[in-house]
Amino acid sequence: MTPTITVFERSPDGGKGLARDMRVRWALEEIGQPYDVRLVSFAAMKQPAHLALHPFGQIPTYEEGDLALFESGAIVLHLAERHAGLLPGDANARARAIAWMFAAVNTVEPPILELVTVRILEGDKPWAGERLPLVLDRIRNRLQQLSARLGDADWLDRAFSAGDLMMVHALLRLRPSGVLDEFPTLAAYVARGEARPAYKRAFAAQLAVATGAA
Ligand code: GTB
Repeated sequence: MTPTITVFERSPDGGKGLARDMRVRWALEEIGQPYDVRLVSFAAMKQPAHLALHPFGQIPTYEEGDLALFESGAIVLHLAERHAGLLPGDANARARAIAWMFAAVNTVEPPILELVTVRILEGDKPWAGERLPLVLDRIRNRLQQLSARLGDADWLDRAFSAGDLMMVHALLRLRPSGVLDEFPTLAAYVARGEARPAYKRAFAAQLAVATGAA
């Protein structure tokens, strides 16, 4: 059965692959699973039909038969558990890869999202100038720790896994700020993710939506 995912009809990033449907597209490409895409406008996301799929009125969602999922991490984990290629076979290595998925969304991504908040949503507040360096410090602290753990390895725990997929995409959100480039180990890690053929196919597919070529 071909699954269907929802994505922005018009992504605010203009096709830079920063919206979270990119994680799901990338995972689907890694496992070689074809998928359909339903474009959703911001208005439609808040309508009952979409809210029935996603309680918070967001993208991405995932439908496969009578299963409907939201949360990019949950969708990627669902795919990784049912198909080869995104989680190791060894039970302990599998558990560690899942831990890295949680680390991506629960430990590394939150300060990165704070940066988006302080720059875009709170940029006009009188205290934004004072908050910005605090947020940048929190990000740099996390990146320092992550970079130290990665060391000179290609991936976080030997072979590429769903943990790397989630981590690379969380880090990508930082690229426009220039902060990622302060950590060459992590910049190279992200570049390795982007160089994967599955990432490239996923990126091209979301870009085609943004440019109207899809
Ligand atoms: N925790 C959820 C998940 O991982 O799936 C978060 C989902 C989420 O934040 N969805 C966003 C959304 O639907 C799109 S990805 N927003 C619409 C709304 O809330 O009304 C976040 C995002 C948006 C825009 C950019 N960008 O322009 O660069 C990047 C990422």
